[in-house]
Amino acid sequence: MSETNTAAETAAPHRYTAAMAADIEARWQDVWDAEGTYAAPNPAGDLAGDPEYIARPRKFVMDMFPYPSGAGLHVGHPLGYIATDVYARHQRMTGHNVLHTLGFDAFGLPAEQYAVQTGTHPRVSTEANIVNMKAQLRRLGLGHDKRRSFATIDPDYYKWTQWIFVQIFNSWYDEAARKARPIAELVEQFESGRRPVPGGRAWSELSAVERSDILGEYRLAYASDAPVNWCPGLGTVLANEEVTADGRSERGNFPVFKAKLRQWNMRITAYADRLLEDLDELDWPDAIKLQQRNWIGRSEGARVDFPIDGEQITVFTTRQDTLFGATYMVLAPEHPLVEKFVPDAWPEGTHDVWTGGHATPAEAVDAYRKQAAAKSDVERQAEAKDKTGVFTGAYAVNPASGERVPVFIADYVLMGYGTGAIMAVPAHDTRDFAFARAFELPMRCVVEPSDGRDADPASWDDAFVSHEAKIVNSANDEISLNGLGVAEAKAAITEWLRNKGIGEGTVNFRLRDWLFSRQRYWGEPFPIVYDEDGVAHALPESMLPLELPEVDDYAPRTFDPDDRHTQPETPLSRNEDWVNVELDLGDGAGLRRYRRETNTMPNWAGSCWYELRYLDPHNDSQLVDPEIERYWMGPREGAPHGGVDLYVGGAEHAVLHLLYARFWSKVLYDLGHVSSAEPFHKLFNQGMIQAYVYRNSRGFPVPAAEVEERDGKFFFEGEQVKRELGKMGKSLKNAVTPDEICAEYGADTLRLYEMAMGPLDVSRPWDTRAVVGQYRLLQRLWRNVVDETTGQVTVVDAEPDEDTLRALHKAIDGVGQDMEGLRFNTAIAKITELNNHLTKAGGPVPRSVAERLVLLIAPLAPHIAEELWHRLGHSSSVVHQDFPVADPAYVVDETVTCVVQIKGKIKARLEVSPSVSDEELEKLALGEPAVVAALGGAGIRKVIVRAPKLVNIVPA
Ligand code: ANZ
Repeated sequence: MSETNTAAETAAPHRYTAAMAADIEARWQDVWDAEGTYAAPNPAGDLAGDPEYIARPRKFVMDMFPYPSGAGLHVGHPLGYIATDVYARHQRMTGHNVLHTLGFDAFGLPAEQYAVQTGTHPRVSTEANIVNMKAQLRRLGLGHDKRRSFATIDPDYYKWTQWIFVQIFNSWYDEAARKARPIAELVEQFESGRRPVPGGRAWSELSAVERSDILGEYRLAYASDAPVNWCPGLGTVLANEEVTADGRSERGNFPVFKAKLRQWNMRITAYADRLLEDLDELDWPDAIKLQQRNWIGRSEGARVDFPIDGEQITVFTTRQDTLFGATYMVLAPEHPLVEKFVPDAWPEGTHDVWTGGHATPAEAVDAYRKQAAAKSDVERQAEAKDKTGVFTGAYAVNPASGERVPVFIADYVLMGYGTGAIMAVPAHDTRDFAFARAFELPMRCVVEPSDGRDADPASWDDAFVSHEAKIVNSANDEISLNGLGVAEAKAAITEWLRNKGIGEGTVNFRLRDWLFSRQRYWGEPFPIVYDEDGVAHALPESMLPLELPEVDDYAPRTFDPDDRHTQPETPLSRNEDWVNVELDLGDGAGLRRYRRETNTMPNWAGSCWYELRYLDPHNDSQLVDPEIERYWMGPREGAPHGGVDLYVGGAEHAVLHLLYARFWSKVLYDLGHVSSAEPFHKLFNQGMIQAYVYRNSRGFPVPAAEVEERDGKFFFEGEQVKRELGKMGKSLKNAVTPDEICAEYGADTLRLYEMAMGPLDVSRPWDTRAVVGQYRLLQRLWRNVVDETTGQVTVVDAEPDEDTLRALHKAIDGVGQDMEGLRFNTAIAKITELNNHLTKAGGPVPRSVAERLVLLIAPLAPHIAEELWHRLGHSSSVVHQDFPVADPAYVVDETVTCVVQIKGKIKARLEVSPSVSDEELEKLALGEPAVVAALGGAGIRKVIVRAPKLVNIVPA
């Protein structure tokens, strides 16, 4: 038993101890489960319930659901879950129908890797982890509606993930209508001739393959040959983040090659504008909105054609106003036009530095391309690095100045952005300046320096970058920008370009389409089959879910690490019986042979729509009943796009998950399946629980639990160790599990401690020794209601005194507001203050005060509250009681009397708030008629203020 259970407790058999907490908590958790205390009724369907309850305002409170890892939970994990639970409980007590539950995001790499190592099926290990995690979470007393929980690996869940994929595959984005529409409507437009068929032939003349290719250009889910990071040594494609700076795999250190592979993509770029615009209506932290805005990266600029050999190179620029200053061009090394213009020999007058020492342009280009292919985009874009590149031997023409400009390839220009080609304006762009200096390229100043430097770039140390200065040196026979500001010049040159048909204003986005296939086993199979011509077909709903087949070998096939010509072989492709099928898709083609898609969906897929499944978790005929969806998530005042009322999770999901989920919501909304165009109306990021790491003299972490503190120094096995703040986890030997803390003190103490550690959005260090503080609070609370020796309830039916009423109503008022604002730490401080007031007052506590105190703490410490509530004589659960309401008469501050003196003599008395500030008090005193009269117009030398009690005025 824990050290908190001492001999003293034998003398007080009814003291609140860890053992008692364990008993109370287990008992109430069973009752809550048995009675369905946290069940939130739906307005329809199999979870429909009490219409009166449904008539209450609804509140959908959600956490970012966990991945059930084999390591289980440490105390850092439930921080957000406890916070949403406290909030949800308070909402329940303030008259809301609250939907709060938790599922599991259970596809993913760890289970697959474990399967590769041990041969255990990922489903087996994942389900075991879920069981374990559920038990850990249950111990915390979270008020979840368990009927609504599920895991993304459940076939009756991923049936609908696959179904959504089919909807996305079967739609296109109608730019004019600004929404997704069924692909059948596009086909109809092509058939009827209302929309010209790309390529110019009639739709009826096209083969199935040709039609499929054309539709692939429109579908919101499409297969394409995407450039990917192929790692033969691992047998898989890697994300950019998984590739090191020297082009090797982070895991295993194998070479990584850029390869083109047939991959599924989601056309999220079609929604770039709406994803950006709708952010304005969301109640999200500004930092997250900013990250999404930057990720989407909207740039207004222009496309400009530079003529070259009777053709043209189109550039994207955001500074078309500097067109006259473009003295060379740069193409991305992979730009497809490069080969076209490379001449056989270096032209006359080519600088030595331009050639990279190569005999011919073709050789130079070839060598440079190889070098660039080995780098990641991040490295290529790094500002600080030396600019490398090589001349292609070709010249284009600047359409404004008419000058010949040399065309380079350089890796600082990326193929995946804009047009993959730039006009370089070295005088006014930092990167172009560095490049021009390295390659001795000419510069022309076209934006008048306003920082005192002279007008000749030859003497400059860096580019002059300004969005405000005046344009100079920019005129030809048809147009002059000289003297214009940047914005006016942009407008003027864009107009000129458009009139000449050599350019136009355009908007460019940084956002890329979402690469959606993985060469993995443990993910959702694609509901896609290919016919003998290679045309992709979606499976009809009746064939969903398409379940993962059993395989013997979960590992992707690996190859000779240096063999760049290999191709991934997915685990699913080995299962010939599963891959090759004969099906009637119900499309009129009858029974045909098909091959299944053998990639699986990425981890993100399952979390793109899970909020909808919570609403209607057992529906197998519809994604979600529209009435139920509208009830929980529909648009409302202040939330025109609808969405979950509160979504809490870590800030690390700022872009990918939140952007993908928003995109799926919008597609489903456009297609009429949901009424909410946004998944999450309010988002809150909780901080991290950090932990102390103790390192020995060799820098290795030692078990934190075994470190002793003496006089501010730390020792492990006699040796002094160093303390630092870090993450909590097994590897740093500092993980503390909720199970340990629950055993030592009980779940209510753990909940209180986590909520009391600081503001919810701030990271905070865990300190096991401080947990006892909250335990003591609960013990004092208990003592205020229950006699520790007899176990009798001690409250009395007496009227509380004035002081107690003030303390009570101030606490009620403050705690209520704090709960609403997710300020649980200050709520706990106020409850502690009230409880201490009662302890100090001594004597039995009036029943009306005790009951309200119990209700106040119920959201935070639900088990002890439920126990005390029942001991106080109630038979229904504390969970559904009304939260106390403050009597304003007792909330207003009492006043204190402030004396105002002139030269030490009392001239007036003021009744002021005890929290009045010095400045306020001085103003009040000087405005007081008696003081004004006494001063009789004399000036003032000095005012001494001691708020709230004294003001002393010294006249001049
Ligand atoms: C000429 C110019 C002059 C530019 C100047 C900037 C300043 P954002 O704002 O991020 O959209 N650029 C265009 N495509 C590129 C690519 N594929 N790789 C690398 N750089 C590219 O940036 C747009 C600017 O980045 C464009 O405007 C272009 O350089 C460059 F004083 O054109 B600018």
